Amino acid sequence: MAGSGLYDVAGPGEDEDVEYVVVTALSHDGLLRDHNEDSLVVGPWTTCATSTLTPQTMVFPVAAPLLVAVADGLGGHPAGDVASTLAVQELARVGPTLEDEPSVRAALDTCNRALYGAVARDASRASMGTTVAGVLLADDSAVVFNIGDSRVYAFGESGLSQVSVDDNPPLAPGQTHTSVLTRMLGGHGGYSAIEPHLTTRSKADGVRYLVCSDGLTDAVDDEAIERILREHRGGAAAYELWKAAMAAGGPDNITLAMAEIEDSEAIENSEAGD
Ligand SMILES: [Mn+2]
Repeated sequence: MAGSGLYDVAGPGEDEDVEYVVVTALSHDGLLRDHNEDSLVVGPWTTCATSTLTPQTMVFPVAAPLLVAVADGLGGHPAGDVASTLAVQELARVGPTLEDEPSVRAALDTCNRALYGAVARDASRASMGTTVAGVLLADDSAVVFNIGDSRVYAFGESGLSQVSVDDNPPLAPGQTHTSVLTRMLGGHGGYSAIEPHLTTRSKADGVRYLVCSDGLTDAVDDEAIERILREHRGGAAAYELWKAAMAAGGPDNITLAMAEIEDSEAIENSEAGD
């Protein structure tokens, strides 16, 4: 008798074709920054302004919604590492309660209040802020959200499409990117409410989600990202994306997570192929 809870499993003889979310994630300083101000959350797991030495792959049954998100602490403000850490820790804490757009919106609001609360307790953190971008993968839908310029991409049969909305001002002629943000979590002198971008997409078979900080997308353009995702899957795709950002000079911290839905049969086949 299989239930819907996370720890309920099929009994002997109940050979169900279970679906899994396979997430490969990494966070790296890049080549020019002396520390990492990006943080990452995958379900209950976080990396908080620290670097993973290698891409980490985690497998979750699609029994409960899974949150995957990246936060990039604001450069030029104090305590960017503290801001991104607070955001992902809050998202990891409330993750199990998230199921739809309103609950994700409320969680982001809680993150924003937590940042201003931390500033109130320690003035050296005044105006600290962070981006956040991610996807909540549920049984039959995906809630994509962001504030700031960290990105979420969907990659499917029709190719790569950015499904987050960059909160940057218009670029000047000749400019290819900017670090100026028009929206963020925290980041202001006093409390400021947020208006995050949220969309609910129906779950489509074979769609893979890429969540990343601008350390990837400022260094590697969409065409190159799409080419890598066509040629590689899972951990290999994550590694190749990181390598491309490093080859382009690694100008910023690079954090990314690739999430793919697979059925148990596909996972067994890929393990057998190793
Ligand atoms: Mn960055």
